[in-house]
Amino acid sequence: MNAKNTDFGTFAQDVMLGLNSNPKTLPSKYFYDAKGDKLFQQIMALPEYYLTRKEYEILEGQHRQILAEILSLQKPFNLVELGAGDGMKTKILLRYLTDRKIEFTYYPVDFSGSVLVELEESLAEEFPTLEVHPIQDTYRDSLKKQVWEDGKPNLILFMGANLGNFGVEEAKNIIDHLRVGTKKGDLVLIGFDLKKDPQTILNAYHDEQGVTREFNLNLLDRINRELDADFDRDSFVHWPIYNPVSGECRSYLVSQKAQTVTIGALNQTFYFEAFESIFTEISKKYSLSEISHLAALGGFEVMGNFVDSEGYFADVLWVKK
Ligand code: AVJ
Repeated sequence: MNAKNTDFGTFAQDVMLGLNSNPKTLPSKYFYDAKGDKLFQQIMALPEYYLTRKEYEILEGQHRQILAEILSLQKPFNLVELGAGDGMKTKILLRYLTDRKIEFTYYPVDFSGSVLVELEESLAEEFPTLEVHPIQDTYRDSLKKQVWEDGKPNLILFMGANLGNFGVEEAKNIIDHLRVGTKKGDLVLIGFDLKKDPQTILNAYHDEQGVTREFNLNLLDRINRELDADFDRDSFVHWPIYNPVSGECRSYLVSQKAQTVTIGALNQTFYFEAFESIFTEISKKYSLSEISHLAALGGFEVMGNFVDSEGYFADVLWVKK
């Protein structure tokens, strides 16, 4: 497995495109280099970051019901996971399935090579008999290629509110890729962070210890490291905002002064006005009715909505019609 995250070309090109846009933007998928993966693991343990704990609660308490549908087929199947990450939550499902000697193959897909290497190692230790095929790719490209497709039923996991990292139109586009990338009877389990008290949401992206700030700033550090740039990280402020109408929590980096930044690999200098911002991430929150609407768009039928005790988070199970 190649531990390098991305093609040099793609990262450089995306940075060039984003910083030449007005307003300036950078894609959030580049948060996840080795440093960013570590920071995200710290985020998941933060008291304010309820998402991971809530989804964990759902999987712990309801994994039998969640898996009942795929198990009722009584056939070997593929467990495909888009954005597998450290596999912490997935291991609840893997444990249940392997303990029952269920026949299945696990295909973890992640954009971060370093995360896949670690996942493979921890799985080999905890589940020595598990058949694992890691795939380093984006959601969309992996759904186009479908290297797992062998006629067996697929259960596609898309957990962790990862779909929330896309705006409405882009999320619809991902759902369309799921529509094209699945066959009749395939199941999809998607994690959605639900609309709730705006303060609770904002706090999750503005933690007291400043880990999320570091996570956001790591994007500038990464550009410095990989693209020979001279961002002065301390002159940028981490600024998340939550819009309760759209359900979008958006994170920005705001330049505290007028300044220029040179990116050697692009041979270009970028000018920032005082208080100009870079839009770095969207984390969209959904209502259950919006989620059902997405299911219909993808040609899926809702089999179940699995929600935690406080109604903060939902893992929804869809079947392809
Ligand atoms: C991994 C996309 C679910 O949006 O909540 C956490 C990433 N960003 N804190 C999210 C993230 C800032 C996270 N997801």
